[in-house]
Amino acid sequence: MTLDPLDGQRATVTTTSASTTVADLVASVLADLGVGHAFGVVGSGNFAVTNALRARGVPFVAARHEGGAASMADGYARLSGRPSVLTVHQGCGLTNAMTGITEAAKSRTPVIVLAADTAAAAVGSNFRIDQDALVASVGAVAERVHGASSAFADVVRAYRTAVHGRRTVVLSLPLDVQVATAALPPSPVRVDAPRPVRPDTQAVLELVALMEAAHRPIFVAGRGGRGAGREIAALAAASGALLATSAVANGLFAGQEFDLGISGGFSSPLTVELITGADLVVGWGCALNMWTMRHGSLVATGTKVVQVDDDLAAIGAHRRVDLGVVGDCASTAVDALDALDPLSGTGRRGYRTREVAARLAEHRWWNDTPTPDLTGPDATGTQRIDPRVLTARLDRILPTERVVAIDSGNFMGYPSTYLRVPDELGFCFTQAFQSIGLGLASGIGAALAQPGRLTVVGTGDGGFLMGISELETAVRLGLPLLVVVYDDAAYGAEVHHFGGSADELAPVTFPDVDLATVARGYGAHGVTVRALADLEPVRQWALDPQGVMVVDAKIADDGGAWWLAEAFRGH
Ligand SMILES: Cc1ncc(C[n+]2csc(CCOP(=O)(O)OP(=O)(O)O)c2C)c(N)n1
Ligand SMILES: [Mg+2]
Repeated sequence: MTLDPLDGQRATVTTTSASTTVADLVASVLADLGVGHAFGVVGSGNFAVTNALRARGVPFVAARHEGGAASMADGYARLSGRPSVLTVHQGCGLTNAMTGITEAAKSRTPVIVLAADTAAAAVGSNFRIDQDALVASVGAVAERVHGASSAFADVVRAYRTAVHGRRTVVLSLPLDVQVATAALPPSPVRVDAPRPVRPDTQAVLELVALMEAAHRPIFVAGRGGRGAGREIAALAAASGALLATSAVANGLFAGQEFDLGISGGFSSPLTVELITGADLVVGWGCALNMWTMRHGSLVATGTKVVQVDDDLAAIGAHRRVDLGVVGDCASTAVDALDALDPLSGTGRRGYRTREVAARLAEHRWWNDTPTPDLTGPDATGTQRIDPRVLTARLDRILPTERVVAIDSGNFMGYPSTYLRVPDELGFCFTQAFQSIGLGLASGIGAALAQPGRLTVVGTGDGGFLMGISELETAVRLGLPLLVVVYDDAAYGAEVHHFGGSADELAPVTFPDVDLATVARGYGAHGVTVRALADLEPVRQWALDPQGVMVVDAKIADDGGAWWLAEAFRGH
């Protein structure tokens, strides 16, 4: 292996059968621990470690921008349940990845970032930055491989923090350390997962007492409730509670008779009415933040609020709660079900009345009646299609076995509400940093995590053009991917938020771009949609999706998304 002369000494690596290089050791330990896909952009500093991962059977996707690679790693880990790896070049490779790393860190996605770093002695290197300080500033965990003797422990520590501590960890690999000779690690490497946090018995009894006293309980599950859907739903059935999720946990209770879908800005009118009517709200691994609770307006005065979370710091972090239960969601639901009074349990209907069942059966979602709810008149004109009408039709022509990945912007309510998802592994919602431009790449990661499904990326024209370099990656991988661009030739969120004169809006409005032609240039299928009839090629393609299809939907102005004004209240 040779190194960039500015970054450390040139070195030739020789290993004996009982030894290897540190770069190789890092890769072999991570491969042994069972990391899923790796993503990255390869330069001299991460060339060896990336190829060592590949040599050990960890599939690697070469992205076109480190930001894209970071979002792919994020999307993959969210929807596969396995930790992912991101590998980047020292300095500029890491800075390019920072927005995606920040989103992952704020979402507590277990991504292990292998970031090459300049040798400590290379003080004049162009690539030199304080990587640890940069990483810590966005809430990711800065770790490093300190030397050959500590390398094994350093990698295991990073893995445990990422996977068991649910953090995004950046493991810096100084170039001189990477090429040092290290003893072969033990194989196979085993790291036991910690046991789930069992809740305190008294706290469970208090939760059960509140449930038994409630007439109209609602359970809202968040990210921490994912994986515990069965246990939470069983308790809900026994206690007469309705079920809902935060946006990130969308799909967790899909198919349940008393599922209300997303709680918050994307809620249907019936969901809002039923949540507001609750007398007990129990959050399961859910922050109950301003988005999920619509700035608290979904919780009526006098309604009791309980939060169950295995992280003490999460309890009460966003709102006042009457009871906090520190415990793993599945364990807490099981313990509460055991403690529920069997007599009160048998005949207990709670909020699951015949009337509620009938109303849900008749019209639960925005899009479960022949004509979808539009919250206003159809804005379709001769040249532009109403985004709600477009999305409602897509929901009908696309296979139900799907993954929906959402970029950020005014448009995002349309795919989040009108496109139904089959389960908790069908939705990739990267909004913890509210950055635009992450949707396409996180959708690629999601597609790799769920290869049997069609992935649908919903994005604005602004976010799409910001992240477009990964269209080449998607085409190269041959993924079955539909990219729906809600094209208003504007940063619509800003237009609707600020309003103002044409001159004031000049920085946020743009000339029309023929994105279908652009997409074809990348090797994707491209279709321009101005009316429902233009969706025919998409319907045909969706019968047996091959490769990437980009829909450039020239959308009409529906006056700004209904949830956006709500969202801006929080800023
Ligand atoms: C990286 C980043 N830069 C700027 C913003 C501010 N911002 C929020 S929404 C938005 C416009 C997005 O435009 P587009 O993707 O076309 O979606 P639209 O709002 O038009 O539906 C911008 C610039 C942001 N959230 N993230
Ligand atoms: Mg736009």
